[in-house]
Amino acid sequence: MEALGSTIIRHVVTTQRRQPEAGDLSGVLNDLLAVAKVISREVNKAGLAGILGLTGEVNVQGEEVQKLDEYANDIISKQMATSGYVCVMASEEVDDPIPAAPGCEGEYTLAFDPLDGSSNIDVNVNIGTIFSIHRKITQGKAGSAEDLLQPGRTQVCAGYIVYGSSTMLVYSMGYGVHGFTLDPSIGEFILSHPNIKMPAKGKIYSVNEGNHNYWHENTKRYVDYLKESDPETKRPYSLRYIGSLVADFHRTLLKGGIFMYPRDYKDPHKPKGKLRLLYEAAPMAFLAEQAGGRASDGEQDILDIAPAGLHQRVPLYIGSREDIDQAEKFIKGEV
Ligand code: P6P
Repeated sequence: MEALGSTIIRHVVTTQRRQPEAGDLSGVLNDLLAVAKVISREVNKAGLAGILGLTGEVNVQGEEVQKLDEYANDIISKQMATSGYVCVMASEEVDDPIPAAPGCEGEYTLAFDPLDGSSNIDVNVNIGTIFSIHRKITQGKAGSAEDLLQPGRTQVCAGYIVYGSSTMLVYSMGYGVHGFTLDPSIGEFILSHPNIKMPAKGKIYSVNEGNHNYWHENTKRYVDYLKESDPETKRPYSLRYIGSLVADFHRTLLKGGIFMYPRDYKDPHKPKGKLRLLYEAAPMAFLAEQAGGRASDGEQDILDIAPAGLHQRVPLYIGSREDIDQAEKFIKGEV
């Protein structure tokens, strides 16, 4: 009889013991992972439960809201508001900061995308929940936007849950990146991918080529470069694009290469591309750097950007260190 292996809570408590400055994250993660299991259950039976499709509403992003989006947002925000560990939250689905329940204010903030890639729900493609945790920095019990608008480099924990052929949690507390697979028969996340390291250079690029005519010239030059034939630099790269950030990043984390959502001219309201800094780019950038990779907006590290707003968008180039270094040189016009 084999041992069960390391559960996520054992991993978090062990890390906390070794690194007391990590604080009491086990409380935050315990509640967050409980609702992740519920979302996993609902995603896996969505086709039967009549919660596929649209609500008929449009969110702060101007995107149509899927019923599962709304479900995931509600269950996460309500559970975490009463956890006693979180003082304020930001959600992709909600315009303004979400306060903790009165008397339940804690020492952490939580920014999350409740169900990223939700346009793929109805076609059974992998989707995911993304989360980013900071320590509260303002005085007093109540949290505020100031507590949420911290640079990604001050995150104390970040990760995602990807709902696919299996449900996986990938997270970091600043001491490496670790993957856990959910055993639904016992409701436990078991360590399956310890110390994930991203290859220094890959041979896959991941971008929505349909936006090519809206890209800036340096973006076009970089993508054209990846498609040229040069065996010495493993070109042409292969194109893989799922259209679900969590799934595209998960592949990039494990196999290397580059995922990008460049700035473009497609939508005057979104000159910096589509992805959001606080609950998409910054948590993924934290994981990428912890795994030996990089994340840039084309000019600077994503983790050094001081957020100006909860739903601020940024261009994103993320993946293997050598690939991001090269992409940055093209985007800056240095090559
Ligand atoms: P496009 C999903 O809606 C999402 O926010 C990310 O998960 C994904 O990377 C991106 O949008 C896909 O956008 O414009 O290529 O369909």
